[in-house]
Amino acid sequence: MATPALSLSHRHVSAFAADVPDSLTKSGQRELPSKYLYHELGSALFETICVLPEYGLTRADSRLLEKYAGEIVGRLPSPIQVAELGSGSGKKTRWILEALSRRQKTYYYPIEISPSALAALAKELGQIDLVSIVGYERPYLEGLRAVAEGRGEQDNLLVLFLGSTIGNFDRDKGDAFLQEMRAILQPGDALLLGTDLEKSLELQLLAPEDPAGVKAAFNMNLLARINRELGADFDLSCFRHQARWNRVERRIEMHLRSLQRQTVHVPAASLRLMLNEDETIWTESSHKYQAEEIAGMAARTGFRCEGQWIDNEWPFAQNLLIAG
Ligand code: AVI
Repeated sequence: MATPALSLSHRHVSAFAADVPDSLTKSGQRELPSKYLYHELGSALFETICVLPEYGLTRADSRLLEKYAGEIVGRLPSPIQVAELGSGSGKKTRWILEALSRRQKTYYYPIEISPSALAALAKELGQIDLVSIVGYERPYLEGLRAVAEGRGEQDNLLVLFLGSTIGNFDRDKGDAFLQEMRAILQPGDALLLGTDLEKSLELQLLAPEDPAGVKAAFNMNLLARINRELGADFDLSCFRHQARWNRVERRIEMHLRSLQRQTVHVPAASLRLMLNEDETIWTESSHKYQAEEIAGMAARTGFRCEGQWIDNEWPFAQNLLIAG
């Protein structure tokens, strides 16, 4: 008898059940993979973070696209189709799609593992003349491979990787990711890469904390998700959200700090976890960059940096990389 194909959501649940115990039992620093912060509720909390007064990143990203979309599009080969990794709500993407639609009919391929985010996106961007949307509910590179395989012979590709999501990878893993992306692309294809830049310590440290506690809710919700989906018994009142600036690695780290010595059970992963008081679970890193280092990053990964636009309110750069 043929084995039935696993649905995408089943694949996710079993990957989650496997990744949670692996990362929680790492020797030294316990961890949880940051990608699991972004499920339905987590993504909604992240959208709220994006409008917090203390979090200027998303507004800077949008401002640059609003102001320079025409200039960016003017530097792209033609005809070109657009793929976006982790499209979110699509509000920022509108500027690029509208600028492109003034010169050609455009296919837009958002690649996103969250079906609700894809549905929201179709609503947000579905009305732009001469733009057709085809969503891919896949992990980033798997989706990009599918888009690249289906492209027309004459078509170039523009990949959007906005919002400084690259900063959520460790630096060497970020390079490896860009190299893998480059291997899928053809010479002349483009990547618009958003990178959050290093800023004053004051701004840097304000961003990860907010008085209303939205970031804390975003971080703590990962434990709530493990409780819901894997039957764990994390008591959220025994943890505290913590953000740290790591000066050596130039990154903000999010941690969940255990307020007391405690034992947690994760039945779906057959795991019993003993946490000491003040021990932390590291849930995410947000690396920051110097504007000048992006050209080097491009060169190491098979691209050249064709243009860079920097916001003058919140240090953030849009970088246009061309596959060599
Ligand atoms: C998605 N990513 C670029 C955000 C960041 O700033 O690293 C995620 C985030 N984590 C906490 N606040 C926002």
